[in-house]
Amino acid sequence: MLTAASLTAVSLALAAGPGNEPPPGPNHSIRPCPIGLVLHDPQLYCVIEVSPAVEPTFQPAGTAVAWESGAMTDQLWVWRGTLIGAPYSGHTVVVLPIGSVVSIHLYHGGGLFGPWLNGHTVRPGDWNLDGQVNSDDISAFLRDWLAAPQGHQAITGEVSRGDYNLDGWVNSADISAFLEGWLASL
Ligand SMILES: [Ca+2]
Ligand SMILES: [Ca+2]
Repeated sequence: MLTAASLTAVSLALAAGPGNEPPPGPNHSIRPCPIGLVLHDPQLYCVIEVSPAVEPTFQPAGTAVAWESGAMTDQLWVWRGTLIGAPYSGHTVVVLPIGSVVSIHLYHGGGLFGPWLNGHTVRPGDWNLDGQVNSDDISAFLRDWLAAPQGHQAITGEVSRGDYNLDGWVNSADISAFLEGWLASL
């Protein structure tokens, strides 16, 4: 059951974000979308490990530069490179199969930052990235959707957390898309 206390707990967890320490500068964050994970303002050297071995791809085009990428074994693909972020919204979508297990490590200032995600199973309905898909995710998504400016999104700044389907608009289609992803995650 949704209570004020649980909402506060989810809010604090989301504010802290996955990983250890927030990096200096832009407020990096990560969240699911229908086709994988969205990283906001990455702009950092990044290592992505995917199991079973599937090469991650990136959207929009040109928002990632691979240094090396390949299958280590049938169960492990390692991608190393730099995530740049889209010119206006500052995000990079890491396209990953639902159900794949991913670790995303960022490096900053010569050291490992994070991991942002470690052994995370990709599910489009796991909004709070806690590895479970349950009603907490619906509560958390609706809270973010309600907090987001509605309608067409400005082309500067972080892509809105309310824009689940990444079409540039925050509207009821995002709720439908999230619930569809949530159901597909069960
Ligand atoms: Ca969850
Ligand atoms: Ca949208």
